[in-house]
Amino acid sequence: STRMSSSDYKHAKTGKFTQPAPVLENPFTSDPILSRALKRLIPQQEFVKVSTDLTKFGERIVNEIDQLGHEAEIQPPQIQQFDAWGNRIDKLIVAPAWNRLKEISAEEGLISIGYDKSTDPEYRRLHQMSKLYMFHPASGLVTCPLAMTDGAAKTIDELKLGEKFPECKEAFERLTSRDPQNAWTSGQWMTEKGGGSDVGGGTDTYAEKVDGSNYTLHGYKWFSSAIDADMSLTLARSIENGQVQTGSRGLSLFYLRVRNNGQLNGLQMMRLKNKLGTRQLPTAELLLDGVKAIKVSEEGRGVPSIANMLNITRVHNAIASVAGMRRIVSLARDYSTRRIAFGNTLYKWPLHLKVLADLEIKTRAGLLLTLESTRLLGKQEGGRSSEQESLLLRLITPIAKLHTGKVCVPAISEGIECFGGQGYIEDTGLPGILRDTQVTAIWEGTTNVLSLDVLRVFATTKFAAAKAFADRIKEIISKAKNGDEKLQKTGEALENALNQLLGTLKTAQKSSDFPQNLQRGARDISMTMGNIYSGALLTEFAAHPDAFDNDREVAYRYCVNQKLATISLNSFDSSNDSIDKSIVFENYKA
Ligand code: UCC
Ligand code: FAD
Repeated sequence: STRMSSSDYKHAKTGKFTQPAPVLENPFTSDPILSRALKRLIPQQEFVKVSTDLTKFGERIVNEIDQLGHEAEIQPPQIQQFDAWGNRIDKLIVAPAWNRLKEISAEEGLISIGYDKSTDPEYRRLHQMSKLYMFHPASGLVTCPLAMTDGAAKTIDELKLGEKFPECKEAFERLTSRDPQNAWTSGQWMTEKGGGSDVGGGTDTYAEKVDGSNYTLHGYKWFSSAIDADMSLTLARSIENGQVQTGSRGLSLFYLRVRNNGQLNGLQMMRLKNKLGTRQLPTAELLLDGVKAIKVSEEGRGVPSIANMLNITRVHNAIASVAGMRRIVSLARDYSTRRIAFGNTLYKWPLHLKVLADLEIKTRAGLLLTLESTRLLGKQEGGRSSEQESLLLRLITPIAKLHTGKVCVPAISEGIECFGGQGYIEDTGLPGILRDTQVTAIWEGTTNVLSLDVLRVFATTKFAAAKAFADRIKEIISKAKNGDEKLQKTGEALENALNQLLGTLKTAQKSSDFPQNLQRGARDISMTMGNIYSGALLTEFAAHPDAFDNDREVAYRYCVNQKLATISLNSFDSSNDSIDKSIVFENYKA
């Protein structure tokens, strides 16, 4: 029993007790594996520079940037469509913090590092993407325009547009500038009302020729994020002799400035989207009515040209998915040392600790998968990719995007629950992490669309990409076989899962309805490949001479304690289509 005086409980009072807030730590120095992973991927001299920059940036995130991100979240953008006198002005109003975060992004080189000619091209992407991974949860979603900016720079670079169009040369310099006064961001306008996945079927924007490569665009773009952008890449159908080509082969790629001399370039911001999350981000519906634009692709090559952009923004997307997981796990870990329940700090309760350990393992897996895609990107850009590595890069890009985008939503939801009721309270900043993560599975291609992209890669490479994948995993399995008992068991689990995947694919290939039969199982294929690749990378990490016991345990748990291969012949059995239909539409009357 405890002695109480009346002053302890009389009169209205809120009580002496307050809940402890979780404390944000430097996201570089507190990350359990980022620094160790980079140390193995980047040569020593470069690594020292990178790690010094990341440590400093981590401090800036804690002391300055995180607060700006919070301010951007609570001051969402607005459009003032008319002035007091009835003039249409479409003035976009964003939080001062949003603008400041864009300036910081330029200063910190969040795009320019990826293109910095003074550093080794093989490693600069690892530096850049690690920085973005740290930045994302604090960035107020400025990482969205940064992703598109990077994608636009890459497209200009890859297609050598700077050599053909002086406008694109200037754009490239500004997109990759470190000077906040000169730096530009880009949009990526693909989605229309008729289709965001099926861009070829849905695009209803027309390009009327002015002269040479100059056109005016007329159409309606249904989702256009970061509409404060300086430029955009978009798709439209050119009208030739009053005719247009339908479908995807009728689309060309266009470059445009959003504003000319401070005035919107022939477009109107119809409204801002009222979104579940990403509320900091101005996403608008745009009416294009005479936008001056330059056709920068060959006629009808719009989709493969903009794919250069997609393959970069998808890497950014994977980074963002894992970054959200890392943020919630990091805060939940800290909170578990502060919050007391039933007389113990939370981490002392084995069940709570196990929940945190499971989340930690998923987060590490996601980070290694995104670093692998970044490593391969750097190798390709450095001109040092083997054929196997080029194939792997093309394959891992959709897999990393879809796998991390799918895994992060339930993981972050679990992370929210680690705070109990506080996890549900807006001004803790926690609910926004969950809201903002749901979109990573949708934009830049939904999980299904990216699973179908994996099949596209199989088809266009005649399954050589699948072989490159199998070879990479086998190389890691052989490393595990030389390890201790735990690593060997981990390697066996990987081998079994890989055999199940390859065996099932082989049998499915013999079916009379191949390749159509693969579609039904596309998600099982891509998620299984994501599980296996993530598990293999944890295993490779654990097989390194400098690995810790924890690394071996994490790899073991990921590969042995869960079913990596969620694929079976049933996945491809087309006779299930009619049964699926009967289940889905039971008692459906509309
Ligand atoms: O959502 C968006 C922006 C959000 C904000 C940015 C956030 C970034 C992360 C932030 C972190 C915080 S922008 C909209 C994104 N939209 C999509 O992702 C579209 C989803 N749909 C698809 O991906 C479809 O698969 C399509 C549109 C690509 C399908 O097009 P087609 O034309 O019907 O498909 P085809 O005929 O198979 O492909 C046409 C050509 C082929 O090349 P050719 O003609 O040479 O045979 C394909 O091999 O395009 C090539 N291709 C690709 N090449 C298609 N996809 C790719 C690819 N990914 N890489 C290389
Ligand atoms: P749909 O294509 O209608 O998809 C509906 C469902 O059908 C999905 O589950 C999908 O997986 C499934 N599906 C579709 N086709 C198939 C198939 N063949 N097989 C199996 N399943 C299929 N777009 C831009 O261009 N620029 C932007 O800046 C931009 N910003 C965005 C910001 C936000 C916040 C959001 C939510 C979206 C944004 N988008 C943007 C649009 C986004 O890229 C699309 O919404 C997305 O690609 C999906 O397209 P859709 O909405 O037309 O869905």
